[in-house]
Amino acid sequence: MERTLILFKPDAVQRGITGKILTRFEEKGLKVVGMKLMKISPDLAATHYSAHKGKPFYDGLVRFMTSSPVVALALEGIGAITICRKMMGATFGSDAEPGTIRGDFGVSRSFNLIHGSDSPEAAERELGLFFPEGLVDYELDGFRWTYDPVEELGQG
Ligand code: 3AN
Repeated sequence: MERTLILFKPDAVQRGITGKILTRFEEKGLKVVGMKLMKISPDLAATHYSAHKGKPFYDGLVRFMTSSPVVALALEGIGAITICRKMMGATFGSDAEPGTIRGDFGVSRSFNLIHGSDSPEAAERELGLFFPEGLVDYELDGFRWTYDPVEELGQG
């Protein structure tokens, strides 16, 4: 099982589409193991986006991400990182394919609705930043019918 950090960005919260986006992940079969509405501090934004420091869009990105609340989500599933990235679509809404979250809900190159970790290393780092208190451990009954219990969950 893999875990990934997803952020519903300020534009998703302000446009009132966080429920629709969350539903996509739940219906896909991903398990929610952390979820909270929060305001990102300038320090947290700077740490989270440290790889982009110095790029022309950096200041605007930090301003946007700290301007209004986000929903931070931790999702779990086999291959969760790649699955979520595919569901998000290309970085800019104007390029993203229909059927993806950015492709269906956005057109902007700055307001792109959602963040998702792009590697296992990034996921571990970002989950630690946004959920320092840890994630929620529980059995999701639906997993027995989402995955093959013998082949995929090792319950044989
Ligand atoms: P992604 O979110 O698809 O992984 P990254 O990691 O290349 O994209 O960029 C991180 C964030 O920086 C993006 N989500 C986007 O909000 C912002 N960003 C990247 N490139 C640009 C750009 N050229 N102009 C404005 N914002 C950008």
